[in-house]
Amino acid sequence: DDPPDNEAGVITKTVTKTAKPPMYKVLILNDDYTPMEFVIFVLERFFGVSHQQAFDLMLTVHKKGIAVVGVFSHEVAETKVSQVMDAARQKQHPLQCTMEKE
Ligand code: TYC
Repeated sequence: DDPPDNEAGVITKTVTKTAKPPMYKVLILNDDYTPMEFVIFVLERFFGVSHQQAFDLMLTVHKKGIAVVGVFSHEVAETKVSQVMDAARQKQHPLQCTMEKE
């Protein structure tokens, strides 16, 4: 039999919890008016993808309606969404970008 952990007969159990922050998907939505070139520009500029990757992603959104463009911490995801929405607003394009808990 295992002896108790201390003189009081109390067994101490240590549970280590790893902090796992929730991650957020950033999504881009299709629309009929935003120019393809602008979407490609936004993806290259704010998501650090190559021109080819940006082109492929844009076409995926154009054909399927929506795509995940990256997964980030809450703070970074919020920044990306703001950057995209601000750039779209400046050019008066209806492009929509949102975030969603993974
Ligand atoms: N559908 C747009 C067009 O034909 C292009 C587009 C692609 C717009 C992706 C938004 O997220 C988007 N000009």
